Amino acid sequence: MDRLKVVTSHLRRPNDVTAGSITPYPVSASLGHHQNIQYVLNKNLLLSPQQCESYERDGFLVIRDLVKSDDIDRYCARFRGICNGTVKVPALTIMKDVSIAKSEFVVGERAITKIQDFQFDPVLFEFCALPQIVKYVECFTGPNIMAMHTMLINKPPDTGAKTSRHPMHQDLHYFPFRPAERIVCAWCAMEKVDRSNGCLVVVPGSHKGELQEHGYPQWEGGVNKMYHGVLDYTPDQERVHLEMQKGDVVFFHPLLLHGSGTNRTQAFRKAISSHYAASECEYIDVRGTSQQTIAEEVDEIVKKRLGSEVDFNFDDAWRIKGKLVHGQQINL
Ligand SMILES: O=C(O)CCC(=O)C(=O)O
Repeated sequence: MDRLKVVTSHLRRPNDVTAGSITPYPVSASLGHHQNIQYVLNKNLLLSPQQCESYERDGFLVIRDLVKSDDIDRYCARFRGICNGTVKVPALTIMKDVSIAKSEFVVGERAITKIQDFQFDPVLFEFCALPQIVKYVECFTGPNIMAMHTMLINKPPDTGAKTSRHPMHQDLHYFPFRPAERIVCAWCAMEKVDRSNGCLVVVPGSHKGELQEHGYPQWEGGVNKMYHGVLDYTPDQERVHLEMQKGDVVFFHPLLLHGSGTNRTQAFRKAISSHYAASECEYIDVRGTSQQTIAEEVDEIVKKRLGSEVDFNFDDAWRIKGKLVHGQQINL
């Protein structure tokens, strides 16, 4: 335990190390006459003016056919290896669907709905560092890029309890670092996703709102651990179902309201994702904010795993997970 304390104290950077605000890029130069740019940097000029406008307006951008089929097959095979125990990855978080979590009859890939924190796996982490993804990420974060949160989601065929749904939420709820504008998710479809197998659902423009109060939805069939949703969400806002092909990637803002539907097919629906942040981002204290509940839940999980005497806070979890993929590591 003492070793862990030493490790985490080293991970905490002193406040006077390169702290400070992020200098915005002169984006207007890359966008011609459009001056009201808040979410896109586009210093590498990769995005067309239409793509910039669309991300500014909607908070997401779908790029078709960005990841090679062979690469996805490799990640898929690696995931199977992890599920059947032939591949061991340190510090991985493995999650099961609430409707099958206690069943001893469901094993291997069929029992696991999500793995998180695969940054210590050299094969899956390759996804985060794919140059064609990082190039797009840079348009939102700038050149100093940390992969902060990694997931491979294996949405199971729904048992009828509708627990395969993911409630509408904003990812920023989980993140104790800011500014939100310099954080982006890359979510890649590992096969065709549509309404039948529970594709992503987004509320365009919701990234312009505030971070809302989250908690567990009162679903009859139960809800998966850590699947928080916006508490007073009403489905009256325009929603878009993101139907995507294998290899398509959607980049989205961490305040974008999104979730995913029930998987009504008999197959598992897979996606791989990474959240990235500019390494200039800074940790914030979430005590007393709407994020306190998730911080306490993470704390409880860590203490269950490592023992209640461990001095380990919400930020520490992120300091350990974050991994540089491009440029320099500054604050995070
Ligand atoms: O892939 C999905 O079904 C949704 C994933 C998601 O939004 C999340 O894990 O935060």
